[in-house]
Amino acid sequence: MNRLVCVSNRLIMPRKTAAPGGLAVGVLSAMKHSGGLWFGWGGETIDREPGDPDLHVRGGVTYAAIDLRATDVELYYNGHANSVLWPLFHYLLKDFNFTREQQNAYENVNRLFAQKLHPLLKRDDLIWAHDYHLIPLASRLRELGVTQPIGFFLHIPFPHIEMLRTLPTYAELLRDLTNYDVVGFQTESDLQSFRSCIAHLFGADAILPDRRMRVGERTFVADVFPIGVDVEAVRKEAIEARKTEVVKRMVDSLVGRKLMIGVDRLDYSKGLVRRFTAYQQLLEAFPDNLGRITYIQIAPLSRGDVHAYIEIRNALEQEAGRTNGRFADADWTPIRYLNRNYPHDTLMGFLRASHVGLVTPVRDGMNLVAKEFVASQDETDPGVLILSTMAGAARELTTALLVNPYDTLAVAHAMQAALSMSLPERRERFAAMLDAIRKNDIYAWSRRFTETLESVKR
Ligand code: ADQ
Repeated sequence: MNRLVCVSNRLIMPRKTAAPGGLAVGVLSAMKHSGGLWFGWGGETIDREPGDPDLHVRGGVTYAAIDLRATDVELYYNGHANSVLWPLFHYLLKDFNFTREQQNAYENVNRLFAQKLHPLLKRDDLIWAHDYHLIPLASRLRELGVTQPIGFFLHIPFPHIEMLRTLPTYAELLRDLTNYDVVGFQTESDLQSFRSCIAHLFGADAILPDRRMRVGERTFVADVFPIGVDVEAVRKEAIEARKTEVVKRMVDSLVGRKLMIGVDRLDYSKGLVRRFTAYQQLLEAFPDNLGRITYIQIAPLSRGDVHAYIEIRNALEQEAGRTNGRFADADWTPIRYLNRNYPHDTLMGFLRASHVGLVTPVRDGMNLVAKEFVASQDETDPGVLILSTMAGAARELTTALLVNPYDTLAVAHAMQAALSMSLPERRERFAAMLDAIRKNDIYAWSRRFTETLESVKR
């Protein structure tokens, strides 16, 4: 069996105190049988040229962490990756801030990744790069003579050509993607968008049957690999956490009120301000809920050094304050907005204790919280998921209450429907969703991707 080499912007080292998140579970499950190497930025910044990676071996996996210069992190990570590609790929041009300086830093960091990774590679390796930070990686590795199969998985949406061509360097970005052997997306519509881009730049002849494409001499696979969660692990985590002091105290504090919950990274793509507005409209339109429900929103600041994230934090504080100011009573706070982090298992316990899960991004590659909400529920008395049609997860979780997050009044009505839904209907909707996430869990995702990469080699 070939060794798998995963490359991601951030290297996620296993810690005893925290359960690994989606990406780490998928990557590590793929490495379980054949061992592997995981290469990425360790999170440290320095003010000199980065040296060779630090190597650590744990559980059969070698972790190779490199440092990055602080200026590169600012221009490459906060800059080109998170202030150009992230907003563009999420169709949110208001926060799109292209500069050549950032683009150059992005290119340089990808070259650095390739140079530091190259000496660690073996002849039979399969290489799997993750996400929008590393689009040029295959091109830089090919320049160094790497001929091993290289796959790429995009965790976020891929935009249609009419959006992508806003980027002055879009043609380079597309050429870079053609240097991979497998390019993977979350949904069919992301793949369709990619097709629109390839056909625009290279002509319709570049699209071959069987999810293959040909550009010049190169033939590669472009396919859909929807990411999932470790369903049984989340179920177990949720059941266990429900018994812990922290979750019990939260439930006690509700004094019998129904709980609606949102768990997101604080990001403008997650539709949080509109979600708060929808909640206000619920309280206005259905005053019977006053004093009877609580909405907890957990959203720690994830990219505090990007200006747009500070703005959204301020907007949310204002909205939450306005709602609480208007509707709160001496013994009731309508919204509890928590700007802090909780361990994953505690979050799963919170999800299990909730009657309604709110996942209303304005655009999202997949959204694993939606799948975790389903996995965490008690099948005898499951909660209801309200899910945006703009999240990749809506393609699979078709029995959630699907909403357009821009139609806040409709979201308010969905909240009311969820709060009053009968047990048989909740069970029926839940059973279909549990089936869907079991069929396509995190293990199936990583298996399918690595098998596709292996088949390219053959
Ligand atoms: P993200 O946008 O980071 O990921 P998402 O899929 O919602 O988000 O969550 C990923 C993981 O982070 C989940 O395990 C979730 O529990 C955890 N998480 C989310 N909010 C949290 C919080 N407030 N505190 C602690 N943990 C939290 C990107 C894409 C998504 C895609 C994933 C995986 O933007 O669309 O689903 O990658 O491919």
